[in-house]
Amino acid sequence: MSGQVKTIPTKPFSGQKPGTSGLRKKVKVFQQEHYTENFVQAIFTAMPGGSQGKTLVLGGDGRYFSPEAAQIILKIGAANGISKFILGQNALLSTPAVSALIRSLKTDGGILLTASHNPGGPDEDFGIKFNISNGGPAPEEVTNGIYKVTETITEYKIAELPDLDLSKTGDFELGPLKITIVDPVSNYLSLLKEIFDFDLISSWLHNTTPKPTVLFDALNGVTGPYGHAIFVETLGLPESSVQQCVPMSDFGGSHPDPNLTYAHALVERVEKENIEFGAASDGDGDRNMIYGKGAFVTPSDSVAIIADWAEKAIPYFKGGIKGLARSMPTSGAIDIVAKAKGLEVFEVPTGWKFFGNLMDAGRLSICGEESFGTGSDHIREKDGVWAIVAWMSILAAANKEQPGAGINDVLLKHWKKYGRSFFSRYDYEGCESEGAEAMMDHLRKVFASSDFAGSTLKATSSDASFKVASADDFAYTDPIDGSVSTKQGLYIKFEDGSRIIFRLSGTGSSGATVRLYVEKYSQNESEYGLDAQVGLKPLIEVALSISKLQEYTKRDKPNVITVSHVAVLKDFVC
Ligand code: G16
Repeated sequence: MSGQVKTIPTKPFSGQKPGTSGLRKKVKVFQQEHYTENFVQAIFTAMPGGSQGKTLVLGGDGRYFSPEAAQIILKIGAANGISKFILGQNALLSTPAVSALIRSLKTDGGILLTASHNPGGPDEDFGIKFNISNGGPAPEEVTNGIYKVTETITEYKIAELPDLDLSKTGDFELGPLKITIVDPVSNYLSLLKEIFDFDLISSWLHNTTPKPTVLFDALNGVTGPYGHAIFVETLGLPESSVQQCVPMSDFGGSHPDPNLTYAHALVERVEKENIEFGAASDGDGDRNMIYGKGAFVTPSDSVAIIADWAEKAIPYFKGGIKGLARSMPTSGAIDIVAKAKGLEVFEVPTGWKFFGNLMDAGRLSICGEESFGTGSDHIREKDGVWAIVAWMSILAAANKEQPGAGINDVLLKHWKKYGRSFFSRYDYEGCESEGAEAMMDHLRKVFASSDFAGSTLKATSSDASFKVASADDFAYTDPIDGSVSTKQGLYIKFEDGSRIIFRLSGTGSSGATVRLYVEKYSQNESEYGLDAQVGLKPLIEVALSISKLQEYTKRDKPNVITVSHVAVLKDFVC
């Protein structure tokens, strides 16, 4: 077949609006006739500068429906004048690896087949995301353009081509398309070897007595081969130091989300075997969790600690750090490090895409989000494996100063130097959208009343009370291009510096997930060893009472609680 182009009539589907990170829906939704084709055509139509002659990277986390979606993208791409695709073998590429490839091969962008940490399989989630030429997720201006096309689309173009064999690496031609299929790991691994001092890490792992034990869990996601290449092949650790490292299209039937609830297999082995350093990554490899024996590092602390140690422990930052940043709900721990180091710090809305402009402008080196995302300007996506190797670098450097130092020692030392930001997030997954929206509207009304700022909110089970300093809907003006993003989460700031935040997740595939974030800062050393749940209880009570969450969502407990120093809290009720 020569690749003759056919024009197929179609009708718009409602709801093809990309969320926090691409379009995520159930596989069955993507499998509807023309559904995937419409969205893919919209990407090519709305691509900045048009699609003619462009080179794109294509890959993803290998979830169910990825091979089929890849073939559709190749054929619609060919019909829309794309000249070349660079694919990961079997359409596998971690999200950070896509970003790295776009940047190192200087392509015009990429298409990622992933729903990240959401479950996979015929009845679960699929996703498609477009990244631009800086390697980062398309900004809102572009995703809004894609959405606009999906609302009015009447036809798409597709080339009549055979399916491509995705299993062989090398250079190929498919009709008018040039194709290169690459090993998913090698380019990314070379980048990490430029960034980190693997000899330093190796020396800590092999020359310390007793030898620290390590466990990496890929949760059956795409990072399995990356983890094996790093932990086993590069650092010479035994096979038992990695688990769930074969990518599976349904992630073994579990939720590939590295938090205390879903990464329980890691948590259990770390506790049982007294493992020094445990770490997990998510389905597509951009999230991470750091967990050592008795020590869970909140993502908010993790990015602050990486920022603090970076110049000392990571060669990439030896020349200095340009600036730091966090998403709005992330705790202010990184702000305190920035202040101490005299660095700029930015507060952006939730979504990695908001960091890209700052990095491109040379004002941001290290940033993170409470949602288990940590990264730097080496690429334009958050990077789970990078964060894990960064933490091993920190432990290696810390051991030079204090032999035997573990995660807990690094945490405690940090809090003693900077104070501790207690942080917790409650996730109420699978709520009815209507109730969740009504709760947010209720809060907006509460905020609008003239006497809310200055009022005192009381906890329900103690005498604790908090005076409201300000309350608003977070809005962000990008300092580089001036674009404005509104309605990015409702926050209450209290006079003692504590915060309560409510957001509706933008990454779910159906219904609504309510996220409640609470934060309290302390410089009282006697509190540092406390379970955050204890320190934050009064604030959580205030949050539940002011929002009437239970009434609006009909939920009396969250599905997941992210909190420091405790094990799985799935059934916790405040
Ligand atoms: C995505 C975004 C992140 C965001 C996270 C949570 O992560 O890339 O920037 O923090 O979603 O978003 P939400 O709270 O709206 O669910 P991922 O790992 O799902 O791509």
